Amino acid sequence: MRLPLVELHLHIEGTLEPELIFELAERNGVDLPWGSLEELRAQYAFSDLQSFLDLYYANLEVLRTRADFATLTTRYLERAAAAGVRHAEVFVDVQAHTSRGIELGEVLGGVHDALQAGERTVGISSKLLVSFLRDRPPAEALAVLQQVLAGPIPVDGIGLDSAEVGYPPELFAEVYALGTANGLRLVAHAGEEGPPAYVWTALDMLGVERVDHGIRSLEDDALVRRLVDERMPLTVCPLSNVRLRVVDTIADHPLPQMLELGLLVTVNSDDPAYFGGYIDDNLAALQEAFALGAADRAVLARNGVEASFLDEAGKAALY
Ligand code: ES4
Ligand code: ZN
Repeated sequence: MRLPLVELHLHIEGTLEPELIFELAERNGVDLPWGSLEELRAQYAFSDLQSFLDLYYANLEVLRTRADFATLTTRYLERAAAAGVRHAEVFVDVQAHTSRGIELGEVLGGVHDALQAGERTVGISSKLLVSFLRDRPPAEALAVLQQVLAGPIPVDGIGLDSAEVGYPPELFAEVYALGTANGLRLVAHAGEEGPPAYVWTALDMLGVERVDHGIRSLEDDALVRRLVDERMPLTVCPLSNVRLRVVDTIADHPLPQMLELGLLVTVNSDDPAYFGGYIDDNLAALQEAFALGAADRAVLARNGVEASFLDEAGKAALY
């Protein structure tokens, strides 16, 4: 039997495939700087996180309406269902859209509509997480969260992403306090390019319940002990780490070591349209590099369920 997969680290904008960029540009009359798919695809060689983010944000220009956000999300869900995903917790970078004049309701409404429909059509349950851009002012994040909380679209949690180094988690303590006060679940990217100190402050000053990436935690033994003791989930994204040069090759990825240390690691796809594949592709790459056995694959699948924000009944249905 195929193991039920859970996706816990996925930026919906990171599922914007090159073909869909051209399709939406046509739909919306957007003039692209690329003459062909090949010319666009040639831009996908990244040297670090920032070089990826520059293209990721530029490509968002084609997303304009609620229908566009719904199309993007529906296409992701269809691909995820083919991979065997049964539950997905999806980030949306709302400030990447509101800052270029798109209404919050168009963004959240479109993603929410498609996620709801996906429960029926492809059988994927989901949670919606609003992720704040840490390289924009914390006051803007706070204002956006207030607007989300006052609006009609329910969200399940908040995250923190974009350029990491120089933007430590503690800058967003007030945003996370407001999230907690409103019953939201809390995650943050930390220890992707940033140092272990950022993982400590994500835990201590934001109160996160999962750490996105967290791979640089391995540089700090005391931090590893704490993460193991607390069964703190890490949402690891192997192909992302290779493509953003966090690790040299998949064979150098520390995932086996992380499992060995007893960390609660999960495998996820981050921005699959940019990094060479979806969750099944990430698992296949690990399998090929490390010859993971059935027991390891089962641990990873169970970790995904345990680390999810499903309630106990929802988890039990997936085990
Ligand atoms: C992201 Cl891989 C990654 N890291 C940080 N922020 C992001 N936003 C979208 N993908
Ligand atoms: Zn990410």
